[in-house]
Amino acid sequence: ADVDAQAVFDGLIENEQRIEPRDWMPDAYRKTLIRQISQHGHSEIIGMQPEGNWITRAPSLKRKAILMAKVQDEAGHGLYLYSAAQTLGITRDEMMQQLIDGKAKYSSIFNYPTPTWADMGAIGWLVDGAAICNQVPLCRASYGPYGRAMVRICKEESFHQRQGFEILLTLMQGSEEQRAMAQDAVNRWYWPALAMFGPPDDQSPNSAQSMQWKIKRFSNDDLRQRFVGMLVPQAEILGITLPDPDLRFDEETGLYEMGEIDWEDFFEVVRGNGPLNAERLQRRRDAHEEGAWVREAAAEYARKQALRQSE
Ligand code: FAQ
Repeated sequence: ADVDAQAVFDGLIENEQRIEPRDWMPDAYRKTLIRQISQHGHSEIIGMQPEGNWITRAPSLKRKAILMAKVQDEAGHGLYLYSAAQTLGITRDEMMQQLIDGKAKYSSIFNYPTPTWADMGAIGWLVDGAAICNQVPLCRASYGPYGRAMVRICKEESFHQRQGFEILLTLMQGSEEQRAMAQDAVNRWYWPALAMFGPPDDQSPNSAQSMQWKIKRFSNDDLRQRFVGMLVPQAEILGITLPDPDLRFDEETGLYEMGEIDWEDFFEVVRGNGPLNAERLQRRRDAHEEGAWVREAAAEYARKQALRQSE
């Protein structure tokens, strides 16, 4: 029977059809989706912190309202993604436990500090920009609930990216100090944003299989190229310098040549040793513990409702 099921699954993938929660799927496909979707959800939830840091200090009421809306969107994305992962047989409690125990991965990018207001611009422009490049192809991921969640998430990321660009544009039209602050933030976020796409293709153990299953549609390095191609003209409009003296477009290959990404730094951050890994996790743990009474109250309420209905 499994031979037939495998053939049906292979046929669906081959013909660009979607795999849905009740369909048979190989264990390894289920596992890799749980891995990627839960890591993605955790990134959104942890990713609320660097910007949450500036909500009380945003420079105007309008900026504060926009930033609050963006951080709320991130919470929403985390919840859609957890829901998508749950369709594969893992519970939200299990995922949250893995995160607060420090056993789950989340994007390296959220372990860097946000010391200035310009960081809100750089995060929107670079981090959300990288997220869009990575996620637009995921709208066509072979697993239905993941691909569909990505459609709405990408629309919201696109607004996030523009708001970051607009923060930087405003700063770049301001005083000397404001322009320096914007440039400094871009200098700090540029390289970590390039690393978000994951290790180089020859060091990316999951890529080949994920591409065969049509979860990933492009390799890590291909998406990094696209991202740089998107940034270059935008940087010109901003009047910001991308901090890579080796960056140049090679007419012959049609590719950007770039300086070397500091992969040792990246792997250190992924191993948990980045500047703010410990602080980010502790904050999440504290929030989880402080919310325990809400979860208990909701569970108790649900229990009483169920009792009443069975009477
Ligand atoms: N950080 O073999 P590969 C956002 C791990 S956007 C940490 O290439 P794969 C929006 C990888 O998990 C950010 N770990 O893996 C936002 C694997 O380890 P494992 C989230 C990383 O899966 C904006 C190992 O390295 N976006 O949140 C990273 O084929 C602003 C080997 O790597 C997503 O998660 C990294 N950067 O490709 C929110 C997108 N890169 O699991 C707030 C969905 C790699 O075997 C504010 N995910 N690793 O133990 C993906 O597209 C893929 O999972 C990749 C990695 C491309 C991230």
